[in-house]
Amino acid sequence: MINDKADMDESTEKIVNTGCCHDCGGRCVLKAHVKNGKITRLETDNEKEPQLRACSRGRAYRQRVYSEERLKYPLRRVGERGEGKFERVSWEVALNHVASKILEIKEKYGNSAILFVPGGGNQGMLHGVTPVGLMLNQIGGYTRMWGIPSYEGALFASMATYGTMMTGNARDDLLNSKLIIMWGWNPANTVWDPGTSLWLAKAREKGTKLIAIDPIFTDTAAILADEWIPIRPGTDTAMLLAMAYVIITEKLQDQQFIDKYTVGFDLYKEYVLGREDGQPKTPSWAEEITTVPEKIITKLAREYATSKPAALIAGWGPARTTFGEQYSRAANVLCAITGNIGINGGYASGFMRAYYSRESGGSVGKKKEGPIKQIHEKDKPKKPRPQDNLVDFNAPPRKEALYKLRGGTNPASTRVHFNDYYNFILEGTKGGYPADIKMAYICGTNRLNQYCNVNKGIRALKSLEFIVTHEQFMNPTAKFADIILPANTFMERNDIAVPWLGSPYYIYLNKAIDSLYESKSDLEICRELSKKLGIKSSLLDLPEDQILQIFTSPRKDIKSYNKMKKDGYYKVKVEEPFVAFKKQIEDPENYAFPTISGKIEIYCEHIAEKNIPLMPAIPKYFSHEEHYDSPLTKKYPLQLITPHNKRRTHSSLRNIPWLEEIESHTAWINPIDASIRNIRNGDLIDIYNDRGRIRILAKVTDRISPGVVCVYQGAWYDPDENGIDRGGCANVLTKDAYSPGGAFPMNSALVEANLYQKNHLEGNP
Ligand SMILES: Nc1nc2c(c(=O)[nH]1)N[C@H]1C(S)=C(S)[C@@H](COP(=O)(O)OP(=O)(O)OC[C@H]3O[C@@H](n4cnc5c(=O)[nH]c(N)nc54)[C@H](O)[C@@H]3O)O[C@H]1N2
Ligand SMILES: Nc1nc2c(c(=O)[nH]1)N[C@H]1C(S)=C(S)[C@@H](COP(=O)(O)OP(=O)(O)OC[C@H]3O[C@@H](n4cnc5c(=O)[nH]c(N)nc54)[C@H](O)[C@@H]3O)O[C@H]1N2
Ligand code: SF4
Ligand SMILES: [Mo]
Repeated sequence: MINDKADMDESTEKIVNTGCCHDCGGRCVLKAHVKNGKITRLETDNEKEPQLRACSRGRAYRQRVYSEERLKYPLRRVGERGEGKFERVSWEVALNHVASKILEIKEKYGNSAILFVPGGGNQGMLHGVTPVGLMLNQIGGYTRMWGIPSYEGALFASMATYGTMMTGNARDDLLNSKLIIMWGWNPANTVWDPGTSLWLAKAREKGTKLIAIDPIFTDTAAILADEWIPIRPGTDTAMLLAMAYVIITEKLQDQQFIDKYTVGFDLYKEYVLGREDGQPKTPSWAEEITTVPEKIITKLAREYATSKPAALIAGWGPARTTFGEQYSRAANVLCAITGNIGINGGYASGFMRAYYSRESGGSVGKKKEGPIKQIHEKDKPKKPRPQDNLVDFNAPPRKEALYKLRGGTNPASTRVHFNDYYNFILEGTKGGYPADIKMAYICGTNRLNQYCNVNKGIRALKSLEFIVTHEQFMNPTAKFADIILPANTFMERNDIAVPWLGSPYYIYLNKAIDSLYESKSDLEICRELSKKLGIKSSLLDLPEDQILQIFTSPRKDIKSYNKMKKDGYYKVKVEEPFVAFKKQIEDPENYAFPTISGKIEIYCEHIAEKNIPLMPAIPKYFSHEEHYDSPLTKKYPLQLITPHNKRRTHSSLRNIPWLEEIESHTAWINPIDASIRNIRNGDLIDIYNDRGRIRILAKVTDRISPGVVCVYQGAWYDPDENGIDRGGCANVLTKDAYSPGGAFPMNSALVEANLYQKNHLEGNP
């Protein structure tokens, strides 16, 4: 919608109320000033609080829309796969090619040979991956993966502990906390809802103590925290267990809460006190593992248990490690034994979604729904519905899946973990995988760059018969496609964005400008392709706004669709801050936790019955082959972490001049580790392991713990003739594996670093 000044012509500046829907933890208001069909400026929410203010990435989006590097026309590969040589073709030729390959592969090998590779590039309801999924369902389905890199470990832990992913309190409730522990969480950069940093700052102003636990002295630690506790990566579970040890041995636990609302505390106690395995999980045991001094662990445990209500917010970074789900489980359990769940100012750490409406979160686990047993079987519809993927339909559950619980990860055994996908492609049914993949339909993801083990990824992508992608830029993944279909951006179409964590608002992204060059929206692409695939009628044929109305019709909290469309946002009025599990705690007679026992599961029977040794029913600490104490450290002594950076959203926005000014792409290394390698600030260094080698500028800084190197994820893979990546892509070094609970090990890789060239850059990177 535009502002309604009468008789405007093209040369009058109009303001289009739209938004930003990157996959960056936000969803924010943008007001596009448009003149002569061109965006001249972007403003954000200047209305009264709570504002949905865009960050620097959203505010710089104009430079992305008008980037010279935008893909302008459909392209067809002419060189070798991955070489990056393409010719311009018409839409007609490109779409005919895609349709005929899809139909040929379906005919020859069956629908399971079609792998859909979706990503988070667009977070609107309508564009990006949504129409592709709908379209592929209509031709008989496709192979999907399971596991989301963002949170799979945290999700598993949430389901196991609480039976749901709706575990967080609303941000404004942070003002009720006496203590906030930000564990592996850096919202000053990663946003996690537009108001988060402001609420944290307000809480601090009110006198709440804030503590950050992170191997890096993050912007959050620097700006918002009273105290920073550096920790060795991947050892958080040990620290959480040691905190439990202090709490239990000093009898600081909330025993009444434990007795009333939880199951399995005694078994957990046996493990923590060392009666199960002979190793008491004392703070001094944990000091050796974590490098956090015993005294600090003890002090923090006492503080957390006695400063009620306190919010332990366990971020997803430490869960993006090998056995990351154990960290999330251990954090959840600590919240439970201190009775910080279901109360204002507390926080049930876990997946962190905070639904505010009574229709969703509030009624989870109503007792009258009866005990939750064998839901997976019971709920299965007898006949497939149009929205069902026939490749998954009726497939029995995977062994590790928590399939008896409602919601959570799709348990179908036809799915392979997203971080095992290269082996899946390379080995197929001969390797015991459920299908033989022949083609990849990639949309909204820089898959090769963003998932672990790029060099194996290259081999896998090269082995396929056909690859198509919808993209906006010629990124490292697009280079491997046979056909590239140029997608437009969210400024060039209508869409609706739902906030990341279920906060009370919606963004309506009004189209600000026409599609640039020959680009089309994902919806338009799928609409046209559907016809060529012989799909007779489809939801996709309806106009954008009509589909959006259908998608939002179940959302009763949108009282006026038209107002949302006109304003570009809809802020829902909420009487009081949402507190996850408030009903379960205040009214246990009528509300149960949606677990199988109806209680918080410190011990999870559903996990126990699977009998998988590295997937225990209570949270436990494990080492592994790429941990600080593994034999591999002789060869690769540094621990690599690869978190999310403030100047990019993943690999999107990497080429935006304004954002490049914020920070250069560097590897952070502690002065102790740098000096023994003769590395100085601004030198060009190599970081490597058996999976590959990257060449990158060194940032020598005390802001990172000794023994740890940080390469922020998202820089673009750019190999030289020897395969050395000059782009500094973290995933050249990370491992394509996954934990039993599904955690992706993006922060669990061992590496070594060497000086490559001195004084590459004068001054301070
Ligand atoms: N090492 C390491 N790797 C990680 C992580 C980590 O912590 N460490 N984090 C992981 C996480 S949590 C995530 S979510 C993933 C994200 O990984 P991806 O989902 O691959 O995200 P992006 O790299 O942003 O790639 C999105 C692509 O979509 C394109 N795009 C944007 N809008 C549209 C659109 O409207 N239509 C189409 N068709 N394309 C569009 C962009 O140009 C971009 O190339 O990365 C993961 N990778
Ligand atoms: N600017 C920006 N914001 C984003 C994104 C982005 O790409 N850019 N991506 C969005 C997406 S899709 C996601 S999933 C979220 C991700 O949100 P998070 O997972 O919370 O983000 P990360 O930056 O990967 O990790 C958070 C912190 O964990 C720390 N960390 C890493 N390993 C460990 C460890 O073993 N122990 C401890 N204690 N700390 C550790 C990192 O140093 C980092 O400061 O961010 C979202 N927000
Ligand atoms: S990049 Fe994320 S936080 Fe920034 S404006 Fe866009 S949606 Fe908001
Ligand atoms: Mo993510």
